Formats: sequence, structure tokens, C-alpha cells
Amino acid sequence: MKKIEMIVSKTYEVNFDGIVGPTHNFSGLSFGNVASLSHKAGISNPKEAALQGLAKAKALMDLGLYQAVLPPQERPNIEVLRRLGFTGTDEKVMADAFSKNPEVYRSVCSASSMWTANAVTLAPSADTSDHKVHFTPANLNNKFHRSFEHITTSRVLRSIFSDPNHFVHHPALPEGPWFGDEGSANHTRLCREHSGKGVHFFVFGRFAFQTVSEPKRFPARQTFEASQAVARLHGLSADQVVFAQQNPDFIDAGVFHNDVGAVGNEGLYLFHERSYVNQEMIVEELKTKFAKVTGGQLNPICVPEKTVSVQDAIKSYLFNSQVVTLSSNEMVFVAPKESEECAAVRNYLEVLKNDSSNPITQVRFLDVRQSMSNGGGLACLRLRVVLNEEEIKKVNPQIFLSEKRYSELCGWVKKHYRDKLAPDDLADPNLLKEGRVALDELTQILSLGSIYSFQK
Ligand code: SUG
Repeated sequence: MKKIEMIVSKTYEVNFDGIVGPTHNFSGLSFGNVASLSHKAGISNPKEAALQGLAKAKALMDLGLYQAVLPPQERPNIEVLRRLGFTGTDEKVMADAFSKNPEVYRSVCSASSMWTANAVTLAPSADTSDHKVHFTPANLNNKFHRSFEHITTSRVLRSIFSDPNHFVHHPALPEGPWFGDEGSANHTRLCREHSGKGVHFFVFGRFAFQTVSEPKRFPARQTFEASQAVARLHGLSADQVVFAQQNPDFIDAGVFHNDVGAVGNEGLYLFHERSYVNQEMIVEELKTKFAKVTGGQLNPICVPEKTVSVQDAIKSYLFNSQVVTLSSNEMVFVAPKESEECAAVRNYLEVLKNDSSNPITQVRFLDVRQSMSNGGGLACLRLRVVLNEEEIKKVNPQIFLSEKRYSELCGWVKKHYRDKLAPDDLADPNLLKEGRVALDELTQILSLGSIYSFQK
């Protein structure tokens, strides 16, 4: 009998980190996000924020992982202000909007596209019916300052993942509150190893067309209908998907995205005791579908309230960590510094690391405090894209991080970014000019072509 040789293409999880933009500021725009509200009107340091983000990406690269970057968006967003009726030169548009509509003006200045976990939901080719990677940019329509990100996000993704033989780009879901979609922050793919098939876990906060239990204090950003639509667009079968409603009390405590209250990597899923409605049933469904789809066993780890309270989980951003698999198959738990500073969480992580029933063998703490002050932790700053070798070859190579690209990007930040931005500085017309010069140079460093409106 003739021996058939199979060439198995290797598959990797590539983390795409958002580069923090030059207007990073604290405007308190995200009602329901405790850190955003509590830092309102503070003085930010965009340079430090961008360097912290790059250092974090570099630390992950140094662990031997594939690491890439996504560019910031142009802010202030003059196009949006013009759509709202402000006219004249760009400087006049800025000045009028700042004096007449300061809330709107602050919203169009936000550097929030840095949190690329919210940029898009995707399904790798191993899971989709047409064996292509599918992308649906998130409409982020619960917050005005985030609701126009998807236009540039879509342009950027189409430029980076341009080959139609491998990549499918869907438009964002319809506008309006019915299809509120927050991207990968509310979606986790669970699998035995990245190359195999996976189960897609979609978490939503409310139903758009039924009045079932909803949070009372803070908004539920994601709807069931949006999660369902994304699963449909990506060609996922019923066996491959699980939908769960976030516990309304969890949202009311400040868990505005699922990735603030849970984290998964391959077959490991860590979540809080208070995370979901009908939690036991959901975990059973995850286990059953995981076994059916992957042939393996899911390792769900529930963190009890008595070990880590909801308040400590939010303060420390324990669940907004990155859990990654090294080539040795061991897992590293990369957590924010705030987790090290919270005794209950630090102790819990020590126990987790020493517990041989899970593959976590190391815990690292990294500093992304500038982003954390806006409620964006380590996991918010990155988008996970599972790609096989063939697909990686089709991606614009300039966006991958290397020692050289890291130092180029740090040099670029140091050259163009301010180290202090007070609320009134957002009205400075030079901020727009400086941003355009910086972004124009960045598109050259990353070979992105003319992705910004000001370059057309
Ligand atoms: O949407 N903060 C972001 C934080 C996003 C966190 N992302 C994930 N959990 N994946 C938000 O609430 C604050 C902006 C300000 O207040 O200036 C802000 O948009």
C-alpha cells in the first residue's frame, strides 16, 4: 500500500496589539466602566501609554509568541464632527465643537481603538464552513466615542488581511441598540490546540427583543441577537457554539465585558463564580460541545467569591490577563501589575500556578497602568487571530513585531507623542497636526498604504 504523507501546516495564535494613539486621554466616557469614570478629567501621558503597550507586546514576543500590531485611528475625528454639522476649516470645526458641544468633542478625541479586543470577532479557517478566516468588525454602538471605530477598523483589517482566497470581511452589524456588538471581548474560542477545531463561546448582556433580566445600574452592551448574527455570518454550526448571558449583577458591579470576568486559552477556561445566568448548565454545555468538537476535555476553573471577590476581580483585573501557551505546551498567566498588588489575587495566582491539574506553570506581571486607568487591561489591548502558516504568509509582514520593529516603533512614539495631555489640551489645533504627521510616518513604517482619510 502506498504511504500517504500528510503535510500538516502549523497554526499559531497571533496577538495583534493596538498601538495607543497620540490623543490617549481620560474623559470618563464609558458609563459602566468603573476605572474610566473614576479617572475622568485626569492628566494622561500618551507617550508612556504607548510605550507601556509596546513593552507589553514585546514581553509576549520574548516568550516566543507571534506578535503583531494594529495602528491607532486618527483623532480628533473631524469627519464625524462634519457629519454633525460643524463646518469650515479643520481648526474651526475643532474650536466650534469644543466650545459648543464639549461632550461630543471629547468623544471624537478618544484613543479607544487601542483596545483591539473590541475591534472585531473572528473565526479561524479550521472552524468555518468555507475554510476561510472570517472577520466581523464590532459596531460598539453602546458608546458614542466607540461607535465610529469600525469604519477605520474595517479598512485596516482589509488592508492587512487582503487575500480573498483566505480572508472574508463582513460589514459591522446594523446600527442601533438591537445589535450591540463588542467584538472579541465577549467571545472566546476554546480548543484542544490552536490548529484543531474549536468551540465558540459567545457572551451577551441582554436580549434585544425580549424583556428578560437586565442590569439595573449599568448598560449591557452586547445583545444575544448580535452574538447570534456573528455566529451565523461566520458559518459556525450549532455544535460549535455556546451562548451565555452575563449575570446582570456582575455587569452592575462593573464587569462591562466578559473579558473583565473570565479568560480562556485552548482548553482552559477561568471564570468567576458570579459570571453567568444558569452557570452550571452553561459549563455543562461547554464541556459537552468541547468533547464533541475537539475530542478532548475542557478544564473549566471557577474562582469562588470567597477566594476572590467580585470587587477584587474588578480592581485587580485578574481575568483581563493573557493566558498563553509556550512551545513546551506549558501555559503562562500574564497579569497586570494591579493583580500583584491585590493580596487575595496574588495568593490565588500562586495556588493556580502550583496546582498540577492545570497547565499554568508561570505567572508574570506587567505594567499597563495608563490603559488600566481607562478600564483597559492586558487582554483588552490585544486581538487574538488564529492563523496557519499559509495564512501568515498572506499577511502584510511589516505588522509583525521583531526586535527591529519594536525599536523603530518606540523611536516613533518618542519622537511624536506628548507626555502630558490635560482635558483642555484636546482643543489644541496642533494636536491634530502632530497626529497626522505621526500617523503618516507610521503607515510607512508598517507599509499600510493610505488607510487614513487625511491621506486621500
Ligand atoms: O470601552 N474604555 C474602554 C475600555 C475597553 C476595555 N476593553 C475590553 N474589556 N476588552 C471601554 O469602556 C474609556 C475612555 C475614556 O473614558 O476616556 C474607554 O473607552
